[in-house]
Amino acid sequence: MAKQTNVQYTEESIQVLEGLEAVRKRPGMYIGSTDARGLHHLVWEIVDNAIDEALQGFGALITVKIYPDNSVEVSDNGRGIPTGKHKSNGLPTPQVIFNTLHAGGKFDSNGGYKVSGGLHGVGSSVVNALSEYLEVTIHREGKIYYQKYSNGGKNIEKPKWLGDTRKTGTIIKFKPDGKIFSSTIFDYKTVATRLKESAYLIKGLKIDLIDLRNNQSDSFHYEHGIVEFVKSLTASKKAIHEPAFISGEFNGIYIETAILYCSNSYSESVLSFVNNIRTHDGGTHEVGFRTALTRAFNDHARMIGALKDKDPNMEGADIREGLTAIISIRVPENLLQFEGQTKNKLGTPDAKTAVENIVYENMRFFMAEKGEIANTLINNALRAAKAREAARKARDEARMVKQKTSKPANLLGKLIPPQFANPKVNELFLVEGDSAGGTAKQGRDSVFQAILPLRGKVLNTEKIKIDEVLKNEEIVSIINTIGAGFGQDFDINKCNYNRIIIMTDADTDGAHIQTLLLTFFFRYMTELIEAGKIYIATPPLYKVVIKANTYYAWTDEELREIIGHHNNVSIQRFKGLGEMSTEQLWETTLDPARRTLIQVKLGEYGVADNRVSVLMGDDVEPRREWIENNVVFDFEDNFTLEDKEDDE
Ligand code: 28F
Repeated sequence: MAKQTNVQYTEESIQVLEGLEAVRKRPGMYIGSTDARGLHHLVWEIVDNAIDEALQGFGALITVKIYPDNSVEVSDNGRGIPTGKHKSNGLPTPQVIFNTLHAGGKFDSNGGYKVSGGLHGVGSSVVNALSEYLEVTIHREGKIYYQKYSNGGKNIEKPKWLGDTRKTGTIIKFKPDGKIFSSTIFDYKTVATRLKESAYLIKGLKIDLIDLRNNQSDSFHYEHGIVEFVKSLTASKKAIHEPAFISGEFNGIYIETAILYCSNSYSESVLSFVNNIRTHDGGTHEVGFRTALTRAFNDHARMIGALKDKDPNMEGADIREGLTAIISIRVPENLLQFEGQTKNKLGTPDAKTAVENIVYENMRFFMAEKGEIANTLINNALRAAKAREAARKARDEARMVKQKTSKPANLLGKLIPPQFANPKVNELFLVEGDSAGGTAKQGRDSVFQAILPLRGKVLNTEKIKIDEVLKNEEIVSIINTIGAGFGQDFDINKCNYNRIIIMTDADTDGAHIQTLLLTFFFRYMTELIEAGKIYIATPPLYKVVIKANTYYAWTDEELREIIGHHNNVSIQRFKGLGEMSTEQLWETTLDPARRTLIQVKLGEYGVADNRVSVLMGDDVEPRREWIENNVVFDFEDNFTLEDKEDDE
């Protein structure tokens, strides 16, 4: 065991120290990892304790300060941690909280995270164990208690009384241990995003964030909580009504949900949280929510005669068109169950019952009370059902024609297929314009590369309904060429290609076409993006010939570098793909060994969703701005033949 100084020895405290040592030996068990993610986890642990205190009704202000040396201070104005002697061992209670490892790690053996939610202090000792030092200051019962731990909690200073106070609350300052973490630099945006989310989920709670490294700050405070959350997610869309706010408790599970329908968006986005932690993969609470919404809509529609006895029920997907919703539930620890690889899916069966009951009842009430709005929403759902029916017919027709047998031109467009069907290797280039399509046809490796030339502008799929999307020839040929269906029926296993590569001119029109295609993939083939199968090709801007050597430049800076001090230089600027020769296109843009591809990725779902709306919705100005700034999606460069082999 490590050397100790200044310790109040008891049998217990030796036990305690061994406990914290366990955290340092296997940090992953307690905070998941020791990279940037794990580092930020320390802040969440401390902030969660402050939030728990606020949730119990004590304090409504939490302040997070990042110091220039990347130490962090979190303070709340709750009751303050009790400072008396703990009954278990006679040590000061704060010392028990910060130097005792509470039973069981927060991460199970699969690395999944177990939510604390509602129980103070479980993670405080873990933070102490992984810090160079940790200072506790408590304002309580008129006095200020101060205690400092250092070296992962191994050195425990004697508590001090710093004087009198009229305030109450807890202040924790800690510096993550550089011997444990691969990075000890906090990312402002990561911290801000998480704190903002917490502030949305707990109405009335104010969270201030102050970064003393560069004097940035933010203050998050939402009097209307998730109602404001749902409004912010739909800021660029046209709301049909004021958000419906539903809350209630059932069998010890507390539920809040905010529901908002928008008229100029046909997608759905439902964000769910359990004990303030995002459940990315949904679970029983989301199932309960969807079931309730579907039942409420159908029952109300029958009550007002919008659905007759002979009519079939509307389907859930129709009822969720244009829906944005937040579901936030609190589940007592003993009922919590998480599933899936990343433990991001709620398994608690009671959560389905609870959410279903409360949402159904309140939604019926909402629809009865707001008859006009209910009529609009039901009419929209009925229209969606009709569109779905039309889409199904169109799909059935498309399915009749199998790829590999010769397809009518209108279904596959002008596809130039590869010689062999090999979904694990084949690449599909979506190419702007017939003439560039022709060059690409000549320049490609015909064994595995397919070319689909697109004429004219692709449709803006954000603003129109499925049945209209399916009238667009370019879109239909893309769907059929990929061969995996679209929307709810999309099945990535049927995808005919390993990579789908958007290849446009490097100009404003090209950027616009990229955006339109990405919007289409985002709305109707999200999985392709999630699976990392969508790419953007990057043709060069310049060709430079110096003596007998040819170079390509992708930026003006590169061009200057290449030219250097040479004076007999010929420079060709490519205005479009069509200006390149077949060899040039192969060398720079098609050849897996030499090209650079940008892999399109999704950020946080809500963020990506809002961004697509800004780009493609009715507001022209934000769109223009975006196009001028070009591609915003995340980048990943340099895909070569080697990494293609990795995929198999
Ligand atoms: C900056 C981080 O950790 N705030 C906390 C409290 C308040 C109580 C508490 C915490 C007592 C015996 C466990 C006060 N008065 N902010 C925080 N605020 N913990 S942590 O109690 C912990 C229990 O063992 C508190 C009455 N009851 C509870």
